[in-house]
Amino acid sequence: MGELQIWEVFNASLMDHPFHLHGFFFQVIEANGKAPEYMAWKDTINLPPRSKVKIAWIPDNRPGMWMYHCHIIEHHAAGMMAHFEVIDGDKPYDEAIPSQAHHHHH
Ligand SMILES: [Cu+2]
Repeated sequence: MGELQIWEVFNASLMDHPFHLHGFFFQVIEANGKAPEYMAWKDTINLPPRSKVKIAWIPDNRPGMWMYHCHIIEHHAAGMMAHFEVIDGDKPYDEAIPSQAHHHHH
């Protein structure tokens, strides 16, 4: 929580994949090695084949399990998704994630 995240997202395939970060907004700070023409808050960015973006975002005060996934539902269903944990770094690990905090919105 509260720690700047810089993630590199790379599409190694030969088709588009719209990357969706669930429940948070990010800014694209680099696309294929170049600064974007403008900055904007997004929760989804399309990655064309063989493209790479760098995104920046900050997990706010909502610890728990979150996810990112491809926004094409068939890809998501086929496994193009992953979970990650937002933890309160000021607490011991077993207290940092409330056990009921599973955020599965669709
Ligand atoms: Cu996809």
